[in-house]
Amino acid sequence: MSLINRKVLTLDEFTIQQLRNFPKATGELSSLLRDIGLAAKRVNVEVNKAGLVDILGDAGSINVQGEDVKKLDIFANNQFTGVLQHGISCAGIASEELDDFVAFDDDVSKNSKYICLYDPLDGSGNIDVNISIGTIFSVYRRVSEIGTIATAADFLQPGVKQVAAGYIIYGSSTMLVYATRRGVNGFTLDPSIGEFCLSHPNIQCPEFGKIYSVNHGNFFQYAQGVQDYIQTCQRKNKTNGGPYTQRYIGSMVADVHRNLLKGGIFMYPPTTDKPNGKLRLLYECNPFAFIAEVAGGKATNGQQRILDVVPTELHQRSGFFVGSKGMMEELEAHMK
Ligand code: P6P
Repeated sequence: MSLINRKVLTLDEFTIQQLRNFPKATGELSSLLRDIGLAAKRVNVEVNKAGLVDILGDAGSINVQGEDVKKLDIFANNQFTGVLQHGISCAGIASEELDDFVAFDDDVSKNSKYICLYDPLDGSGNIDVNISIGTIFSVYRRVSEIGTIATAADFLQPGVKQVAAGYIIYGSSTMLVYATRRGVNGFTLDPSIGEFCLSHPNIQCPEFGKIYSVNHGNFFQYAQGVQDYIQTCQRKNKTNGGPYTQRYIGSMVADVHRNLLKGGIFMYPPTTDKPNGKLRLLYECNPFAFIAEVAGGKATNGQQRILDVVPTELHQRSGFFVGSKGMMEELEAHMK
């Protein structure tokens, strides 16, 4: 069949199609995802020319358009906050870049039923060496009364309450991947038409993989069970196909995206230096845990299912283990 006739399904068409499965749906979630896609396209433009910033004017200077050239993570934060504040679906946001949550106080926002948390540009330290980076987002139905201003309780819900979660990876191609309870779907940006197009429908994480991702530099700071599991990954083993391959990019979105598609396990364990781990529960661990579970994988903090953790602080950190179900169960056997 000629490729020309292939039906390209854009993100907007897909989310509207999904609406048909929920007769009572108001379309607010579709609209929120469209807003996120718009901000992602704008961030993508800046990320792709990041290497040229020195020519166009370094962060903190004035560029040719006479605008302040901002650090990219601040720029990204402003893009996501702006589209959500001016959209019709979000009552407030929390961001890795902002100390506290922001409750939008205009009437349209106060009457919206969702709130959103995000890390607008995770791994931004990798930009100047041209390594893939990403945006991670998490969507909840607010618990406070619609029509009022969003409250802290809206943002401190356990991950199991997420309505949707996803990420954008600004890599060799730019992809938006999001999950609802119905499934995980990936959309690749087609720059020629400026649309995210469905390229990875119904992503399933393979039950086993041969990739393990961890920062070996911290090995002697990890708990004994983690050290034992890592050494199992390095040994020949006819039953689980060991030794595995170690792949660690130092950019969580890139590492977890690869493992989601190919199978594998990503670990950022607590260390003696960081006994609560490094990654943030609300807008790094929870979204990826939700996506992993919908795709058939698992995610824990080393003691319990990540999605069951009841948050107490917006920026609290957590140990994080996520990936293929079979590999996570191997890890858990070592940590008992
Ligand atoms: P380390 C990037 O700073 C980040 O938050 C994640 O994207 C990445 O997986 C992790 O930190 C890397 O941390 O300590 O191994 O350099």
